Formats: sequence, structure tokens, C-alpha cells
Amino acid sequence: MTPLRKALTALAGVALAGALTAAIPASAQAANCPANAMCVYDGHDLNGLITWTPGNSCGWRTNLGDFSPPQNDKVSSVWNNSDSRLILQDWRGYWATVLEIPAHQSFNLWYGDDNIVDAYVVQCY
Ligand SMILES: [Ca+2]
Repeated sequence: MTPLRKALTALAGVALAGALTAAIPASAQAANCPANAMCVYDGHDLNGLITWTPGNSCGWRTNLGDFSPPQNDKVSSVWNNSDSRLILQDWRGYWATVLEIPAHQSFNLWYGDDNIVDAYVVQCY
């Protein structure tokens, strides 16, 4: 892949996930998300694992507000270490999609997307 094509591919990935997110360099990814899992973190740069869900549990919604103590409105970074799509949701009287994270991508959430996620769904391709 030429350097230009690599850069364009990287840009396309960022645009897909939303303009207010930033891709996390691979070097920043600690080995703290199991293979084939989706992991959500309280801190940026994949710090402070909240929980994870197997990527093959198609259609499953993990409701962070159901945890004890509740873990909603905390997620600041995510690592989708699976072959499925990760849908981040905010409860606004209905489940509103905040971001869709493609397979094998990790992102920091910033500004209006930071600390608002209430649940996430495993969407199998
Ligand atoms: Ca947080």
C-alpha cells in the first residue's frame, strides 16, 4: 500500500466513526481486551476497563446502567477487538446511536461523545 493510500484509508476510518473521535495509535493499546471481545473504558487511551462483551453475541445490548454500581455516562474510550460492529448508544427516551465502531478499531471519545454512553450493542456483519 502506498503511503498516500494508507493515509486516505486511515482518514476514511476516522470519518466513519465520527469527526469527534480520534484513532488510538496501536502502540497505546495494552493487551487488556480479550481476543474477539468488545471492551469499554472509563479513561481515554484504553485506561480503566469497565467491562467487555464477546463479539459473537450478536444483537446483545450491554446496559451499563444495570451494573451495580451503574457504569453509564462513563465510557471515554473503546476497543472493538472483534469481527463484529460495535454500536455505542445513549438513552434519550429511545436508544440513540452515538457512534458505530467497525471491527478491530479503537477510539477515544471526546466532547459531546465523552461520558454519555449508556449501552452498547454487538452487531454482527
Ligand atoms: Ca470517563
